Amino acid sequence: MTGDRANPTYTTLRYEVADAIATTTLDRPDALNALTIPMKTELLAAFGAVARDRVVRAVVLTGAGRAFCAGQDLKERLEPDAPPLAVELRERYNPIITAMRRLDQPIVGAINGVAAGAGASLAFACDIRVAADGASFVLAFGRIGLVPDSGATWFLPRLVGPAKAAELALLGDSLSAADAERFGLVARVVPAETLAETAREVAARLAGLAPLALAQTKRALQRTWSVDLEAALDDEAYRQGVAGATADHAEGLRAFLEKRPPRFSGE
Ligand code: LHQ
Repeated sequence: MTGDRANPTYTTLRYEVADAIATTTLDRPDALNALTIPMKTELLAAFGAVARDRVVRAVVLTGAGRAFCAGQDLKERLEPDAPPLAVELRERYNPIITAMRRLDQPIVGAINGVAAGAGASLAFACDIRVAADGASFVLAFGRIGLVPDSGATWFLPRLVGPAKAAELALLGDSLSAADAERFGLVARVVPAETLAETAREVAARLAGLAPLALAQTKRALQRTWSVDLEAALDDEAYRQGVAGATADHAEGLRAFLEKRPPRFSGE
């Protein structure tokens, strides 16, 4: 990564903002977009850039070439100065997953090909996933004597249920895009050639909604996993109070009564 912190220039990914959508493309196609230390640093910087940029209202995360992401770059792990695994997770992977979940803007995962290991975890951490018909998910950790990480053990049972999660995590079988749709892991499967357009359409719809309400919705959906019903009801009431005090709520009401599309300002 070069450039200053506020305006970084990326070397392992592409980061483009257009029409209020930030598209982040993992860009090491020869290695199936496997994650190196520079790529992890840049990915975290990209989510930081989104967090600071109020113009951005939705994110698309995808991969260049035939893979979404093959997880940790295993060649890098063989280098003599490779950090211990727990350190690598705590210092590089976990901050990326946390940044994705803390981001106000929703993330659309455009899963263009295989998502393996921590690459699958990156896909799981997106808010909505659309997949190309040839895409697949594989918890490849077990094949190299490791345990699922980067949030895989947290996301997967919540996304597909505990029984399927155990099967996928323990056996490490590849899950096709069609099966992923059947289990609710992806919202939609489309032909590969229309994936980018589909992801952009979903992101554009999100970008047209009230950003503060979306941010609150994202947080509420996250919080619900760790609280009981009464706490969830209370949390919803709090967040509705926040959303209800925004100019965008007033605009939404006016637009409804005037029978026109709303124009949300993000305030
Ligand atoms: C790769 C990789 C790769 C480097 C394909 N690295 N080059 C976190 C903390 C710290 C460390 C440990 O790990 C973690 C979390 C993890 O992510 S652990 C899981 C790491 N990922 C994997 O174990 C997946 C490894 N890859 C595969 O199993 C296959 O490549 C998949 C199933 C993804 C795709 O298979 P194919 O379509 O048959 O492609 P391929 O195997 O022929 O790969 C194409 C090229 O990509 C090849 O390079 P080459 O120079 O021979 O053309 C691979 O070496 C390279 N590549 N994954 N993770």
